[in-house]
Amino acid sequence: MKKINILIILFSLAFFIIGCNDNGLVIPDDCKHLEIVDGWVPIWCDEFNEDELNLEKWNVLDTGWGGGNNEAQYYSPKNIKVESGNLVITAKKEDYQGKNYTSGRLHTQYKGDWLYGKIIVRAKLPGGRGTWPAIWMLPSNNAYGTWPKSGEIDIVEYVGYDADTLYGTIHTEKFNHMKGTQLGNSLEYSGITTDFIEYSLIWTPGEIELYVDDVRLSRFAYVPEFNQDAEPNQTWPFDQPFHLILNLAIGGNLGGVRGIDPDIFPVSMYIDYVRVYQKDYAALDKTQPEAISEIRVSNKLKNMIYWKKPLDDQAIDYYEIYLDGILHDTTRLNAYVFKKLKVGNSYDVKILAVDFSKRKSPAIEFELTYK
Ligand SMILES: [Ca+2]
Ligand SMILES: [Ca+2]
Repeated sequence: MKKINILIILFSLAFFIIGCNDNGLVIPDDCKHLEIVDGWVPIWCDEFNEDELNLEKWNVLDTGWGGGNNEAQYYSPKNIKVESGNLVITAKKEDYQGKNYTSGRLHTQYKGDWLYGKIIVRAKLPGGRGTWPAIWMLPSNNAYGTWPKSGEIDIVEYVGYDADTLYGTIHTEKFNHMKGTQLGNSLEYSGITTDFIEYSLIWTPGEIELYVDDVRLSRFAYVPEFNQDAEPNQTWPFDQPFHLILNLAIGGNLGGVRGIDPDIFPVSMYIDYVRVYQKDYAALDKTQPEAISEIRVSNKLKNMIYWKKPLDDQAIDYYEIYLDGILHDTTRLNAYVFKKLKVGNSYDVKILAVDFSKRKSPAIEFELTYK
């Protein structure tokens, strides 16, 4: 009898330890060599150690369409290979399908889609006038509509004619390059075409940071106070899953500004690895969020309110918005626009913050007259 009890206790303990140990995030077998650092758990990776590209992780393009940027290349699968531990994307000068150049582009959509996380891509970029390599992300589901409404994150872009400059940029409906309002930074850096460099994204709720090795290239955050003229997701659509894209464009609106030097080809972009980490906010979370505060009404957009992001020991997942005691909507951003209510009516509004472990903050109540 005693033995059985001990067995049951041991079994329960083992279950308890296993249940807590993986924190809900699973480390895939082929990423087990990567360490958990500062709570960042490896959840997806490709070290390119196999003989060919793993098509369970990547989609390879076969198209002459360059994404609306007037690029000169045809993207062909034959320009992508895995060799000596690297993914190699090679651009060639050759006539193919009506284009004068071929190159490669691949992405992880529906095979690797992530909301928040840390992505590290170690790469050596090609140089030469006309090259335009990029490591970037697009939304997987276009939750807010087609480009640029659902956003774009350019972790790094490089144009060969500007030899030592890297660019990190985000595009949204309010801020995009078609309007000349995209948000970004550039960084002078040496060794771009000769050395392997780690290009990283750290994406947390309401904030995006880009790094080149340990140097911060850009930081973006959603600040409703400065964006009272736009619906929250027009400014910040980065609360939905995105996927990773690697490509080497030739020419085009950015890469071809100073033409294409035909004598540089072939040129290759080398990627040593792609590593994706996430934090298990739910498992790490210990305490409820503080209440929201400093509720303001937009001075530009009707019926838009915003508030100060409350403190939490991990992070706020979303806010619940109640009208007259009934759950009306949720939002991941600390701003909200009321719609389709009765003009002139007053409502009892209640807002509370919910963290990733579903712990709720105390609610804040106030009266709102709909305009
Ligand atoms: Ca490698
Ligand atoms: Ca918490």
